[in-house]
Amino acid sequence: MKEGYSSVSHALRFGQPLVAFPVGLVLATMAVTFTACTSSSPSGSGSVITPAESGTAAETAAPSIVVSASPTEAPGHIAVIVTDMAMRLSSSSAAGGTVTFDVKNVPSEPPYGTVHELVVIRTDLDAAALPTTKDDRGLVTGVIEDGLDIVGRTAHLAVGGSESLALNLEAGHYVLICNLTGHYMYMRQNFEVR
Ligand SMILES: [Cu+2]
Repeated sequence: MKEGYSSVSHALRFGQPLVAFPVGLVLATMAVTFTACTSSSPSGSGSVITPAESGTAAETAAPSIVVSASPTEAPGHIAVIVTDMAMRLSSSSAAGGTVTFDVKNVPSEPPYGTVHELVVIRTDLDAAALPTTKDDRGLVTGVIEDGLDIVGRTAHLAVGGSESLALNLEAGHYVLICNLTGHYMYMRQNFEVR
């Protein structure tokens, strides 16, 4: 699956015609579907695919699902990609004041993926040192939020979903996590506000 996906992306990036392998067609369809989702996001930044462009939709859509691309950042904004299972930031720090986290759930292997969230916590603790709950086998299930200073959080974002979370942050240390069951061990980042 992963190899097929990579080679299709490669072919598209270099403008080569799509080969007629069934997997290629399926993945191209996925790309169109994914773009359709992002086009209707509240940010309105997605391009609208008109009928005239539909023949090349797969080619123009492909780069948007190349998850190895780094998140990009606008002034005052931190791009956050939540994926399976990692969290990537366009920057690990920001100036104090209004900081907008533009969070997007980008599955690592579309259309498969799972729901994620972003939780912003003001704390002196390192991202890996938050208090946790464990299951009966001793595996960490999540962070105990009671007693932590939760500054803000997004909704639970479905695959392809996005949310811009604007927070007024003072200088200090913060930790960003996804606290859906079992995700904290993989989805946590330190964040500094200057
Ligand atoms: Cu998650």
